Amino acid sequence: MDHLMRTIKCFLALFLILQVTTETAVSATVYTVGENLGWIAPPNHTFYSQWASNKNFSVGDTLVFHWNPNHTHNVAKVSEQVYNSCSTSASSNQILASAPSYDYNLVENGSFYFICTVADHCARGQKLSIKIGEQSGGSPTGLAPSPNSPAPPSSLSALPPSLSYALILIYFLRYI
Ligand SMILES: *[C@@H]1O[C@H](CO)[C@@H](O)[C@H](O)[C@H]1NC(C)=O
Ligand SMILES: *[C@@H]1O[C@H](CO)[C@@H](O)[C@H](O)[C@H]1NC(C)=O
Ligand SMILES: *[C@@H]1O[C@H](CO)[C@@H](O)[C@H](O)[C@H]1NC(C)=O
Ligand SMILES: *[C@@H]1O[C@H](CO)[C@@H](O)[C@H](O)[C@H]1NC(C)=O
Ligand SMILES: [Cu+2]
Repeated sequence: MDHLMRTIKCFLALFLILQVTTETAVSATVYTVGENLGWIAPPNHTFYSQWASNKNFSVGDTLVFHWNPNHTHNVAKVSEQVYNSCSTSASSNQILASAPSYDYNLVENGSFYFICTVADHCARGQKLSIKIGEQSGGSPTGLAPSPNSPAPPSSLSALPPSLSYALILIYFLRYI
């Protein structure tokens, strides 16, 4: 009897894990920044804002920055201020990559700013700003960049819904 219960629990757990994996795979989107042109000093200043404007980014998605390895670019995560001013030497700029392909995983809601700090590329329009999660009417919701604040603690509410269910179910199954 005990053995049968354990087998049933095992199958249930496996089923739930599969369900969670499928859900995650379906909801995650991989975006290639700039599509075929990639991450370059673009043909015009609005190229990357146009690229981002019809996208609905959400937590779990990935941005892929790639460029011709013969060309010199980088991906720097910067503040909104630096994004606007293209202060390529600002000490707060975090150079994330200088190799020609870089995946940035969108793990939280908020506004995120990227530029290329090479030469005058940013001033020529090689900069990207994206917003994740809805911020109605553009009103500030405490999401101003604060590089020193620690990552928020993970909690059940940050997990996909079915993963939360799975954890709760597994918890209760222990007491059958
Ligand atoms: C900017 O360049 C892109 C790619 O060539 C083009 O699709 C887009 O229409 C241009 N935007 C403006 C405002 O010229
Ligand atoms: C964007 O995606 C979110 C989450 O997937 C969804 O709730 C929202 O309705 C979408 N908004 C638009 C404008 O498509
Ligand atoms: C990089 O440069 C080399 C040598 O000039 C050339 O053969 C190659 O096609 C270039 N690669 C790309 C992706 O343009
Ligand atoms: C991100 O924002 C969306 C829409 O406002 C919300 O549905 C979602 O729960 C948020 N995700 C996280 C991880 O905060
Ligand atoms: Cu560049």
